[in-house]
Amino acid sequence: MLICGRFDFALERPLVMGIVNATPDSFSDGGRHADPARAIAHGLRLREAGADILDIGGESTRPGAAPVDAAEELRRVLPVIEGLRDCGAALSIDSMKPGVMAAALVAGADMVNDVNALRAPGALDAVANARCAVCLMHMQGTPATMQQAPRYDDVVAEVRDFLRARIDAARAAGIAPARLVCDPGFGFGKTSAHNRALFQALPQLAELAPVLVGLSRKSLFGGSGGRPVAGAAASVAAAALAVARGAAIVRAHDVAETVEALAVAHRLRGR
Ligand code: PMM
Repeated sequence: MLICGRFDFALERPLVMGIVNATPDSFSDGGRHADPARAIAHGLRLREAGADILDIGGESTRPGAAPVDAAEELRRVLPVIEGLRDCGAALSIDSMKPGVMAAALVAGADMVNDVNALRAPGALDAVANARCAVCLMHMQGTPATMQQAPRYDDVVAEVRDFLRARIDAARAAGIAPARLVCDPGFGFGKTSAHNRALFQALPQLAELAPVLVGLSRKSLFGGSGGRPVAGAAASVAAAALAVARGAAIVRAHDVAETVEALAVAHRLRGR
């Protein structure tokens, strides 16, 4: 079971987290949802398409992205949280900043999705006393530099040990295990060989905590005719295979297609 703010998810089937970018520069949707009204309308469409969780982000983490300050990030995300609060989906705030996490929780967020795994000073405290779910993600370096020269001796062991250490830190700060989710951070300081090794290791990572995967529209695994960004079909294929390898939550742009594919993938898993 995953405790997620106003929601308790049984995790008997994979959950779909729809992406609502309130940024002018994201990996793939180019800021089309930068204006709060449009981001809210997009979130409502994703809910209609079957998203269980909506992940609202006001700071791009794509490689090379420039950081934004907390005031600007809040200006982008708070109206979107308020506008989507009663849509029926759980709301996640995608942020690395403790101040943004705390304000988003007050505004009604059910989950904190931190690509920095609550390593910022004050981040553990910002979420400890809430009932929110927490996603702890692995990232090597920072978004500004992470894809310049990713290097590991043993990527699976290093990511697994990092996630285990962050889970231990969260538990020591008073966060119940039933609130925790982990994520290997596909594309966050990783070459395509690293991404492939981590994908193969999903069953091992799922022993630590329910696993969230973010594969949507990322060109992670090479191939695909050299195109820079994977499309919906590639994203959905990767999502279905991730679920077959034990992923509990899939972060997706193409929610309707992902929901449909995961329903089949889940049934064919034979549990
Ligand atoms: N990827 C992005 C942003 N946030 N959060 C988690 N937990 N996992 C991810 O893989 C992840 C994330 C970047 O993708 P986007 O710019 O397309 O939203």
